[in-house]
Amino acid sequence: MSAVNKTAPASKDLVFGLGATGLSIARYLRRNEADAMFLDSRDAPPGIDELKEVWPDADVILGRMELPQDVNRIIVSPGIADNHELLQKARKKKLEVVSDIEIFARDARAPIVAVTGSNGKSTVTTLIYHMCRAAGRKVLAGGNLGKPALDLLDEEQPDVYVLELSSFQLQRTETLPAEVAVLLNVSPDHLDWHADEDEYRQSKYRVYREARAAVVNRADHRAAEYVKDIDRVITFGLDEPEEDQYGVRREDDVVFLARGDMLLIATNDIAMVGLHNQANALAALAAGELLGLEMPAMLQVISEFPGLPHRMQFVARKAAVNYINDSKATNVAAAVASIGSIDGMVVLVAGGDGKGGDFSDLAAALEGKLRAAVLIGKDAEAIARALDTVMPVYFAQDMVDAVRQAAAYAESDDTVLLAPACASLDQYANYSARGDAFCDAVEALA
Ligand code: UMA
Ligand code: ADP
Repeated sequence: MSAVNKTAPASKDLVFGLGATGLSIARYLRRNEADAMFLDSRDAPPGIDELKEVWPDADVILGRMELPQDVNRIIVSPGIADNHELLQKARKKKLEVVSDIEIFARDARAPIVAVTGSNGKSTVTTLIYHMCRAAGRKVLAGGNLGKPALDLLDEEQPDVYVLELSSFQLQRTETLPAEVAVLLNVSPDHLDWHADEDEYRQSKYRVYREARAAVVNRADHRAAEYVKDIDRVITFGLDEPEEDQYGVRREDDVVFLARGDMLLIATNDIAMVGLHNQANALAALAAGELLGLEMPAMLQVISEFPGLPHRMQFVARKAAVNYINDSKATNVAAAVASIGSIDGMVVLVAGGDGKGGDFSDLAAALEGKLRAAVLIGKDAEAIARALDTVMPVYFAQDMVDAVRQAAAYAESDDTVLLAPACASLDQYANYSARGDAFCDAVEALA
């Protein structure tokens, strides 16, 4: 039995943020009989009622930003920017400032696959999850997608955890001994949260810091520098792969996903659409190989998994026009990828909160294939300015108006594509509410 050190200071956590993450931290700390208090800048944060159920006598500060005296660590929700005044104050006082992922990684007892990137995280996390299951592994997935990570620790221990990680979560995580770390791609995003683009990029590369094995995008020339000390590295890309790497090969006019010289599956037999999803499939195969999953099980998943809702989701064909919902294209690079996946002319529905991003790449992607753009939301004007070389551009009041206008501008065999290049939060609760609004508006068309 260990002796109790009566002089040691009591350990108390401050949980900053009462959304989905804050609640998962509360549940975790409660399970571990820890001492904590809670703080949120809002008077009525979303998790406040549930917190009372989880922790009836919780000590909560709402609507005020004050650093309590007797805490030694702050566990911060991802939505809170790193330069927040309370975090700056805490760091000055040498308090530990960590993410929920840090706590998860210290406590998890099964190998972790950590998946990050500007785009494709949810798709690849889900593919790896299904591949593990198909190969007979017990697997739990969560993090930025689905269940917050700490809730996974309340379930029976799996053979492997697959975590989708955002730049926000990685920025405040020091401990992450991932069995396999996957960085899909890095393009500008979240410039309203990060100090600058370099900080955002650096937060993504952090995924490799303690990794035992890595999956690397060959087109990302900086990535090689971050994985040079990792023993097992597999690269992926949409070019021809060298031995033991993943890529794409063409034979007799048929394009295949390939491992070295070995042809794995014809791209026509992949259930998901778009070149970017070929890249996602390759990254998932590489991660699966590093986990020791059998190839036939992985290929079966790739041939069947249709993609997640709100990602290149076919909605309807009406009056000879196709409607596609890619509401999850919440930044410019994602919208560029989805535009690139459409054959023929596009009527683009875009707009929302641009998060400080630059829309000029959109114009290049639309060159020669834009029938019309219909813009909604806070940054509609900024997008219109960027698209002034590829007119015509129209403004709409809301999604119903946008879809009606788009239908009127579309010609036979065109695609009306919702690929907003923006976050949805200026108009909707989240990207799925925006995608649902698009689908409803399409359904309501005559
Ligand atoms: N907020 C305040 N004051 C506070 C605390 C939060 O105003 O005191 C605001 C934040 O600025 C933010 C919102 O509340 O606008 C939500 O922040 P949060 O950190 O409480 O969010 P959670 O509900 O915990 O959800 C977070 C992720 N959200 C963000 O990173 C913004 C969810 O990812 C994630 O699923 C969840 O944790 C579980 O891990 C969503 C997301 O949009 C899907 N992620 C971004 C993305 O994918 O691009 C990174
Ligand atoms: P994330 O979780 O990183 O947001 P998702 O898998 O949900 O990624 O995909 C979001 C959107 O990003 C998709 O709807 C598509 O427009 C785009 N996208 C997906 N994968 C890629 C990729 N590998 N490269 C570029 N864009 C992508």
